[in-house]
Amino acid sequence: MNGNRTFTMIKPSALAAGHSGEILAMIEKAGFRLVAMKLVRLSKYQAGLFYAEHSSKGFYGDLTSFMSSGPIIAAILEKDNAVTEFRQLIGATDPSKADPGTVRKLYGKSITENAVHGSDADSSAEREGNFFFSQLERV
Ligand code: IDP
Ligand code: MG
Repeated sequence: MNGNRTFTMIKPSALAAGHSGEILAMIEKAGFRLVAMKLVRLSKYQAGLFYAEHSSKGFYGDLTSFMSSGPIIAAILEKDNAVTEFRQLIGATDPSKADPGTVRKLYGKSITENAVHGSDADSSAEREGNFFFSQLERV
């Protein structure tokens, strides 16, 4: 059975460009409910912990520098089949390959600065949500 929660971040470039309101509107219009949300700035070390699964990749240094370059919005979202539906809403990792109308196509600037994060599995959604939010911060 597929789970009903996923985790997202509006990445520094999209927030700095003033697109967080539009992105949150797309998320809500697509039927996701906000369970938890906060504006935070990660240190490079914290970004490295979050993206530990990518630590052996060539882009890890650029990714963690970028993700700690400014504030982000982190959120837990709820909808049936949340992980899959949210990844459809955001589109492919590389914005130039993302479908028209997806968040990354509209607001992504490059494969690293691709506007938003979306969990890739229910287990990731749980781990990532727990990284940012305690039980008390969820409604
Ligand atoms: P995802 O965010 O679509 O799940 P992942 O493969 O999990 O993609 O990669 C995590 C993040 O690392 C991406 O969102 C993107 O910001 C960055 N990234 C992934 N692949 C590359 C790459 O080939 N070059 C530069 N950055 C990348
Ligand atoms: Mg991923």
